[in-house]
Amino acid sequence: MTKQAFLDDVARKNAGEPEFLQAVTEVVDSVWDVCEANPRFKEAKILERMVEPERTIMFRVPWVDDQGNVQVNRGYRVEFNSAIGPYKGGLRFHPSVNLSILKFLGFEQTFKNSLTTLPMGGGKGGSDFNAKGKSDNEIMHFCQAFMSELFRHIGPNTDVPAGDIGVGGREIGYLFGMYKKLRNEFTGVLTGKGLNWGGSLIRPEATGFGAVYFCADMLKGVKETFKDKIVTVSGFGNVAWGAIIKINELGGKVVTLSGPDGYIYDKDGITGEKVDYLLQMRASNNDRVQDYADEFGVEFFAGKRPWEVKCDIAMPCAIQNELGEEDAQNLVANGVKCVVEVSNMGCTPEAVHVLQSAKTLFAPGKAVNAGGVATSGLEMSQNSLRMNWSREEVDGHLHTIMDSIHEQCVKYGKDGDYVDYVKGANIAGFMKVANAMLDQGVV
Ligand code: 2IT
Repeated sequence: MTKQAFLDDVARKNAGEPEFLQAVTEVVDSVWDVCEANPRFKEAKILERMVEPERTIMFRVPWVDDQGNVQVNRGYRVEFNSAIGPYKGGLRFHPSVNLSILKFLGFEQTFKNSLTTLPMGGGKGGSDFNAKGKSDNEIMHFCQAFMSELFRHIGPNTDVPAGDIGVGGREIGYLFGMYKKLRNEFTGVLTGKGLNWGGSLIRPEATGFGAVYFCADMLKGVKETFKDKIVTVSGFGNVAWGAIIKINELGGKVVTLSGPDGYIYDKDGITGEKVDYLLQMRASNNDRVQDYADEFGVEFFAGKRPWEVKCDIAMPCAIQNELGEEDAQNLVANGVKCVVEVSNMGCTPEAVHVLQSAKTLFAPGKAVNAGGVATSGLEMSQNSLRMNWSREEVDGHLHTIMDSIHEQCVKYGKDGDYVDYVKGANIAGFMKVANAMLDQGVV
């Protein structure tokens, strides 16, 4: 079979799922030749099996709002691949959530988790629930309703969800409380828990810290550092927050944030109390970045993305496909040195093509943002040991893991002077899962 025939078949079986097909196409482009060269992978139909989730669960989530009205949302858990460990991956609560988006995320998660060096399979779940304008009480009731079905499908050795967009410490708390009540068990079934009840230090910061460690490794390869670099960041949630803290520590200056309403430009850099303010914005359930501009008197650009701002490093930290072809062209024209996808599949394929053709340093989300799930893996280890590690210990493991991911990407992606991090991450992530599937037979 040709690669195109394979992709046509996947497209036919998954009609109407553009994000899932985008994620599959990118991975297949990278690993096709490796599979062709390995008859055992071909005979065992490893690729055909990998693009099919092991199990997909969809369910009704009825709940009652503060006015006494019944609301109905849709819940999902896509258990994609358990070859190297229990399914592991976040829950996304966002109105855009649908099966295509969760399948793309679960598929990506499988390779990302493989890269972390820890024993975790891939999964993803969530709901089309929109937290905007909801009260804390409504968020709790929704989380409880969601868990009242999800609990029968997950477990500390089966499937361990965590947060993603719209699911942070507060939501994990409500979800965990309901799981514990229904199962009458206190286990590490979720990660991103509070510090007093099984959570890990550094987990909230981990995705952002890990991304900056990874980016620092990329820069080191071209004898550069974060010192005095201008960085544009999108989003204003947990991931952007963690990245900004670490960039500031390393001497870089972050000048933008964004939300669905537009972006802010803060020429003095986002530091000190301005960084803490991000947490307040997230807790407000407003999904508005203009509040930052109002609070600190900086410029706000309604309905625009931050990629038109001149910078050395661009870090999309919001959502899939948030950086398109024209954005990439703007960044290249403005002399960007490095673009690191911190959001999952943050760049469109066209944008990636523009960046790689210009030989701009570029790395994909599944490598860059793997520090989040890696630290979830460290939370699971601590839960199994019934111990808590210090900040230094967790951060040390995280840093070592990000260095190792960078090394794996270089090993499989080096192409003369340039490193194709997309190819490197995909092949490195794929090999481990593919070999585990071979070892375990046709199941
Ligand atoms: O996309 C991701 O890797 C996450 N949302 C974190 C998943 C996890 O299990 O910590």
